[in-house]
Amino acid sequence: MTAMSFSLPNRLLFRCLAALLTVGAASGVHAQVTVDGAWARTTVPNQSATGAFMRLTAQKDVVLTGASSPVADIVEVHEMWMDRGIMRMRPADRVPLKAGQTIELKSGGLHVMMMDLKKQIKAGERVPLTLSFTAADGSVSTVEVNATAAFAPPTR
Ligand SMILES: [Cu+2]
Repeated sequence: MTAMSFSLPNRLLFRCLAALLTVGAASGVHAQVTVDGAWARTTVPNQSATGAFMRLTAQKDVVLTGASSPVADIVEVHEMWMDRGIMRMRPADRVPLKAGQTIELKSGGLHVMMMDLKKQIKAGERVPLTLSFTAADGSVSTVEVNATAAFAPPTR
């Protein structure tokens, strides 16, 4: 690799280094939140919405501020709670993550809601999700997640 680089014209060598540096910086940003155990609930034909669940651990304080997926027109983070025996749900526009503390998005609690699904979600599929996190300085980073489609949560 090094020997090859020396044989390249300086201009190309510079481009190569610039590309490497860009990748390095991007992966540093991505490493700030670790995603574990991501899964999405399977759907029946013509079902319009489903949820995705996972554990999130941030290396520094960030706020989960958005989500998107190619399989759904609308993706929101929701919270769910019981109100006198009725399950209620509302968008959670900002979910704070404290450095080093794992928060769990799970059935009956916080979840990623995918609405206006473009296709049926079948068991075993990978459902791509992009989560957006905003740091204290206002900078936004994204984390790519592949949620495994399943009828029920995976056993740990
Ligand atoms: Cu929801």
